[in-house]
Amino acid sequence: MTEEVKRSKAEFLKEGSRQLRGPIAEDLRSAEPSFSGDSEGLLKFHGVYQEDDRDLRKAKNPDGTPKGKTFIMMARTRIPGGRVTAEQFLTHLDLCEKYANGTLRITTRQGYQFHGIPKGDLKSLIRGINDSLLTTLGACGDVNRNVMACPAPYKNNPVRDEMGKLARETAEAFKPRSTAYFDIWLRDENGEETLASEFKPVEEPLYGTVYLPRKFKIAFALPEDNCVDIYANDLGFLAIVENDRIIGYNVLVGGGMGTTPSAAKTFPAVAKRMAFITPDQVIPVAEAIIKVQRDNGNREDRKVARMKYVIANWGLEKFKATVEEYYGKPLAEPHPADVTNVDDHLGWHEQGDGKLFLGINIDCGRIQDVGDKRIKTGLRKVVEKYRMEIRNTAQQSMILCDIDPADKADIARILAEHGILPAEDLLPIRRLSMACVAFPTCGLSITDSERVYPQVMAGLEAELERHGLANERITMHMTGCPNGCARPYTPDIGIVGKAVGKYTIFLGGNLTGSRIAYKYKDMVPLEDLAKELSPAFEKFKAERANGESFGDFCLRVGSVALGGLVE
Ligand code: SRM
Ligand code: SF4
Repeated sequence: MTEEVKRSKAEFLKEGSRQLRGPIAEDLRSAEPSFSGDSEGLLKFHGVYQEDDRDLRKAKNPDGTPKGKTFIMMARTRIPGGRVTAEQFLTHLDLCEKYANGTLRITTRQGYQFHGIPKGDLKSLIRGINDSLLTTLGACGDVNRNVMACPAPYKNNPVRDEMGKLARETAEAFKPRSTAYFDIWLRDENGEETLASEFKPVEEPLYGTVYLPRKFKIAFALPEDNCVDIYANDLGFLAIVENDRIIGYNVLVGGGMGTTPSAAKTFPAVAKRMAFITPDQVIPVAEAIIKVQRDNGNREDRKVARMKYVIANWGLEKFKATVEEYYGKPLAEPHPADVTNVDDHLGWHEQGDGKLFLGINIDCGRIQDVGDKRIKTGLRKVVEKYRMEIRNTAQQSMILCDIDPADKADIARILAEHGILPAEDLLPIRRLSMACVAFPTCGLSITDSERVYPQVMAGLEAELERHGLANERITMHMTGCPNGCARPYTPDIGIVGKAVGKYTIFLGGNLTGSRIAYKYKDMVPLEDLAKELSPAFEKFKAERANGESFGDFCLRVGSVALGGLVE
């Protein structure tokens, strides 16, 4: 007798959804300000989250009765390798003004997000994105998400060309095939919905009827430039270069940040080095790995459904053997090369064809105008005038490509006039840091992240200056809850929301994101974050070994020696 496999509600929802349709089209037509629960779950596959303004949760009607939730939608554009044209960028700016809250946000995976979209405007927004030849399909949901790759636009560089192309092909290979997205959002009015009776399933060769147990993430990086944090992904491909050619890729498996501190069965993990493969093996090996996770990932408990838990339960050896079975051939041991550095790609650079590129730091990736920092207007002016290609970085910043050296001064002037600071005026910690969205839109946030980032960053900068460490390359990633959207468990300093206005500080990670940091202090009030890090900075300044980074130092001396928690 076979044992009955228990499945979570989400599994039944996917299976009964007519390939991701469910009641979405019906709910879209209704005058209600929100979607039903079933639609809410399925919308994620379409790149949409139903959120509510959390600042307004306690709002009251004039008669004193609770107002109830103010629903707003979030939509995420999937952008492999973070590459967009000038027209696509400008369209996104127009759309955020017309249908969202007037801001556009670069995500930690090189995508864009819109916040504050009224339900009634969602369809127009999604059509606008698709008209610009981008999509939100598969930006969220239990499928392969946005594929990351180093965005630096170096030209006449076969290594980067080849890696970027492979990343885009990988993204294409693992897109869901369901036509629901087209039917719901893009078909002509009146033909928008494939009625239940008309529904004919298309072949979904990889995902079947229940898709993956959980989200799945892939990234491509170079050893000397791990700007995409390859170790935080379910699946990473690290290019191995010899004589200016990619000879193959190291395959890294099972990274993931999400954790629930109260559930000991959950943990953040960096990926493990599993194999070395040639470039032509990348897509078939990725497919085998996704299938192993598809068939063996936990479908009962979503808390432990990511691939890192399959690997933790089985061990790497069994996992690799199973991948080899699916792939049909043995896989070589990993090449000894590993990640060594990160380039933030900010500032002016020659791109190799006589043109320049300019990396611009955008705090928290939020493109908006606030006071004399008119980032949105400044970027719009430059891009409207010069129509350059744009690339989003995995640190929530952006790169303007293909700049004629003769235009450099004009572009620098326009940016300066709009309060956009040049990278050389920023301390390394600001260039290398990021913070997740959190309040007021994120339904899972426990406390603020993006909204308090200016205060936290200013505090850290002042503290580093005070200790004579302002020019150190130190990374800080901050989140409003333990889910880890800004990858806070691997940098030199991680700050993770624990309670309202209180944070856990992690130390001992590194710039390359190749190890998990330890818990240094817990329940630290927002206003004390910089102060609580001060003893660690002081000791680092006094006792560091020659050339030692802050993260390496913290790892070597340990938490207790720095005045922190017992590990
Ligand atoms: Fe994330 C959920 C925002 C990158 C781990 N993430 C969410 C949601 C959708 C909240 C929700 O489920 O209701 C957040 C939307 C808030 C809002 O209002 O915008 C959200 N995640 C983001 C973004 C926008 C953060 C940012 O500041 O840029 C990033 C979008 C990336 C993209 O373009 O695709 C984002 N999320 C990440 C990353 C970083 C990465 O992938 O490199 C992680 C850690 C890596 C990983 O996946 O383990 C991450 N997000 C999570 C998790 C925990 C997953 C887990 O395995 O436990 C959740 C919660 C969940 O899935 O249950 C989550
Ligand atoms: Fe929301 Fe938590 Fe992700 Fe921040 S880390 S965006 S608070 S889910």
